[in-house]
Amino acid sequence: MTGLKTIIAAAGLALAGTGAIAAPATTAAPAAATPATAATAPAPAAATPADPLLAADGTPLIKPVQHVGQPTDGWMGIQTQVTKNGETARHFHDVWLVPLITVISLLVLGLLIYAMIRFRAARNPTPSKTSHNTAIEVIWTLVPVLILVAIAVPSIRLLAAQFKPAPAGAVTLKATGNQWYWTYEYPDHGGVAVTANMLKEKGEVPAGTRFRTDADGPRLLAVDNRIVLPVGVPIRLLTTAADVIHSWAVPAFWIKLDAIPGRINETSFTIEKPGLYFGQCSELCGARHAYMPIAVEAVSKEQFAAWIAAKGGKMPGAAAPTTTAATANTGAAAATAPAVPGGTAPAAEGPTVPANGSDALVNVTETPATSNQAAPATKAAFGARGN
Ligand SMILES: [Cu+2]
Repeated sequence: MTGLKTIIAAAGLALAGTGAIAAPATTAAPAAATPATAATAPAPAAATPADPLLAADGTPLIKPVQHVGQPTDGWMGIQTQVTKNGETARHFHDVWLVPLITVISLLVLGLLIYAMIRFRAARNPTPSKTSHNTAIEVIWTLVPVLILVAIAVPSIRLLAAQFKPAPAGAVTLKATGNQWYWTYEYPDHGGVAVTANMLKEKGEVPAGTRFRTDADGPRLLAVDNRIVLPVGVPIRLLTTAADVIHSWAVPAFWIKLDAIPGRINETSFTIEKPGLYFGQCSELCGARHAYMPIAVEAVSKEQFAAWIAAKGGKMPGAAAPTTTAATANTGAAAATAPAVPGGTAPAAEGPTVPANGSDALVNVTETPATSNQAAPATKAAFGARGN
């Protein structure tokens, strides 16, 4: 009996020992956020590579490009589209609908002018008593019906295509609308989460707080943490909201999907060109509705995998991020973007930037101090200020 107890006790100790050894590995990422721990435990700190899409000083490497993914002064028509559905819709609008309604409008206007001049009282003192003409009535009923049917066929086809479920292997992005910022999750990639707040202008923030620069994007569209999606891979977009109805809309993707509390809406799209694309909340959601922009970086699959690794996540089917896997994922990018030690980026004059090296980790939600807008706790204060 004593022997049995000894064996059980030994087994228990062995298990406890395993746990104690495993613990530092699983908590390595958060531990790296504090400089002291990072200094004493350099090995875990190296496990998460630097964000491949940020420069060492935290500025984004992908810069906004005029006419692409953002509004342009004096531009007529729809933004350049980078998804198949978007291009189909743009073509349908520009090549078919606009010419068609132009011809119809001019035809009706011409008929009106002709009737006003040709049949005016001075020119036509004795009006015709004709009450109906069967042939003309059939024509002016049938022709509009045929035109509407001709428009309906591609319209409904496009509508169906927009709500086609994403195929297997799609990258899932869950966007949650909050008053007044967006939070994102990548549930298939280790639960990587990002909180995106609008960057305010230099004069609108207290000294030392990060503000918008031209590298971030246009005024009212730039955000502190951009989300990243791969090019050429179907994206499954899920939207919901934490408080009131919002709408996740990026014009260049031809995407506008309501985000409704208590519901999850779904659509899918595939980005075909790398770049930086901006959007905005498109459902009137309160005082700061106009100040919850969206910024998406579309990058290669390799860069996306490196970014996911930098955020502490993992690609589906890949092994859990270890030092070896992470290094393999980032490759040259990690080598050229040295990790920022500790929790602070170099404080150059100008904007303060979020820590982005080895410590910009699993959950960006945890760093509200770098945001102009804030995590829910400070939301009320911002609401009271009304700016
Ligand atoms: Cu909103």
